[in-house]
Amino acid sequence: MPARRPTAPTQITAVVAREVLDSRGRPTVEAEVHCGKVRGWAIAPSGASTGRHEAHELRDTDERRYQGQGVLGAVSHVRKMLAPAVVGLDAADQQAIDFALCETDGTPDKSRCGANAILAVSLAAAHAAAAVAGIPLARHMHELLRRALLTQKSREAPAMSLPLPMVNMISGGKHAGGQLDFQDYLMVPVGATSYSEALEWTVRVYAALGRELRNAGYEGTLVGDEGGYGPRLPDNETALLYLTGAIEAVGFEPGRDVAIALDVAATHFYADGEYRLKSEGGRTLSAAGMVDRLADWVARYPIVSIEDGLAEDDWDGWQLLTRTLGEQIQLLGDDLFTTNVALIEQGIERQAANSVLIKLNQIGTVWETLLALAVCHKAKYRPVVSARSGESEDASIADLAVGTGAGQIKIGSVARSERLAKYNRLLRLEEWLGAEASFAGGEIVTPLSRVKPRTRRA
Ligand code: 2PG
Ligand code: MG
Repeated sequence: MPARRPTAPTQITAVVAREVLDSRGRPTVEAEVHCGKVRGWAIAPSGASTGRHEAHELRDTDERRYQGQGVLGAVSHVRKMLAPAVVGLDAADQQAIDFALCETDGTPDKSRCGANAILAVSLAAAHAAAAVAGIPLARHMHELLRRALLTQKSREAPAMSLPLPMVNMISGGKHAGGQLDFQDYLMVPVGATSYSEALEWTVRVYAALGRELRNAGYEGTLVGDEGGYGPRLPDNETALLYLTGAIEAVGFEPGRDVAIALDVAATHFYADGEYRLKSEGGRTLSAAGMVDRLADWVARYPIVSIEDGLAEDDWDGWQLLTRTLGEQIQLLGDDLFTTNVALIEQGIERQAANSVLIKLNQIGTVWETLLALAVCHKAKYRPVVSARSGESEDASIADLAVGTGAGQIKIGSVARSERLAKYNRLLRLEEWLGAEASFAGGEIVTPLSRVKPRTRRA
């Protein structure tokens, strides 16, 4: 549609969309929101180990293009349906924009226009508003969170801060070709005193882990989708031994300086009430068996956070897990909550998990993501802002994490530019905040495991 003349500087005058490629070489939606001559842009990310309750990502299913993964339909929905719905609105009014986007789509899971189309427009609008105001997106997100908190009758917004990163080191599950059932083994630089120090420590451990794996004969260890190593280790526990070994190899004390986090992504090896571990000869565990396994690991390794330790719909199992480990460590719900306020509220009510993974495209708009953050904040469930396994040069989540004072971020490993775009953006935000740059630090995942790990090399 022809561009209009703006009546206010943040009035949306045009929306443009196109198909671009993500870090896996798969198509995704990029959108631009124009306010006169100023524009904001955003690219939708994409998951591989998606939860059943996530908003719907629309793909073309035309097998002649990109093996059916094209997004030309979603792009056309931006042009024909979403753009007319938001042109003329105020880009600074995220709530109104996202309401208009959801109304136009009209389905509960955004399957008509596609959550990929909707999110790209929603996020591009936030960028445009920040650009018109001449402020970093982080500052704009801070103001938007304040407004979202008001809808929850909370006047107290967290201050902006640099997040503690949890960083992927070894990948399994749906993220790498190896044979580990568990999806991600991550390090958490709990002893670092600033974000930039945390990043430097991370690179040190990542390099040491690469050396350890090569020395043990895992030559040609390819990196997984998020830049973590993907070695063909014999079983799930061996990955913990190598990671602890690498932490020690560079002189850090496991648990005190650098701790461990897991994303079990258990939904993806759960069927008929059982957890089937391929890498352990097809052995099956009940929910109680999984809880025992995880509790045993927590006792023996410096683990401070476990994500999706059980499957997305195994609420009874989650309650057991939370009763068993919830006082000791962070129990993070990803597939369990899918950044969905209704599911998070259910978790709070049932006392399942104590922390929520926040992914923009799981719910599909910026405003709904901020509402999820507001609900977490009120209930004291810790949020962890997260990237997807399919990413791009879009670094918005760095600003989202800083602006909302989320405290923690999960981006992937310190390899591959789609990951580094976010780590580098955080460095710039640290510089921009200057003396104001408080760093969440290790306390955010306390109480830390005080147990010294028992290291035995495979
Ligand atoms: C996860 C994410 C990111 P995906 O499970 O937490 O690591 O993976 O984007 O594939 O869902
Ligand atoms: Mg996950």
